[in-house]
Parts: sequence; C-alpha cells; structure tokens
Amino acid sequence: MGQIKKLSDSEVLEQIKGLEGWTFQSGKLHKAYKFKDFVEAFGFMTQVALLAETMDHHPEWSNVYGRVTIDLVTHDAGGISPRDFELAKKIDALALSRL
Ligand code: H2B
Repeated sequence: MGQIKKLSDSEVLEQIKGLEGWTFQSGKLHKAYKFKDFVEAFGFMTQVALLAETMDHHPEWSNVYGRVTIDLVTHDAGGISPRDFELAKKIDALALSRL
C-alpha cells in the first residue's frame, strides 16, 4: 500500500481540469451532488459505497436530504493520488446514470 504515488499540487490542478464540478479544497478533491430527495441521494450513496468497496478506496462524505458532499484523498499516500481521480470519474458516471 505504501507505493501509492501522491500527486503534486500542480499535477492535481492539471488533472482536475478533466473533471466536471470537482474542486481542489483543503488538500482533497471536492464535489457536492444534488438529488431530488433523500431516497435518490441515498440510492446514489449505496452505489458509491459498493463501488468504493470493490476499489478498496473510500470517500469522505456527508449527506443532508438530497445533497451529498464528497471529499476524496488517499490516506495511504498522504494526499491526492491517481486513485482519487479514478474514483471521482466513476462516481460522476454513477451520478449521471441516475439523472
Ligand atoms: N481509502 C482511501 N480514501 N484512502 C486510503 O488510503 C485507503 C482507503 N486505504 N481505503 C485502504 C482502504 C486501506 O486502508 C486498506 C487496508 O486497503
């Protein structure tokens, strides 16, 4: 696990340009999703949870009714790694599939 590469701030800022709606905040990849109600939000969270488990890469997140706020960081790397970008893209694909 110790071999995961931590990306530099400039690498993060470059790669984040390829994502929609994600920002680099407090050393993490951050995005807030809005769904029409709690059931939609929680259904999305359930899908993300199962995806995260298969990737062995887990989000920091919170939920208030239809809003799901997600922060991605690689604890084992002490910063952002390619795994965070991989998970961010997959979470976006899940969110799109629920619209
Ligand atoms: N998730 C995240 N976001 N960062 C990690 O470093 C991490 C993880 N490490 N999920 C995994 C689990 C590790 O603790 C297990 C043992 O593989």
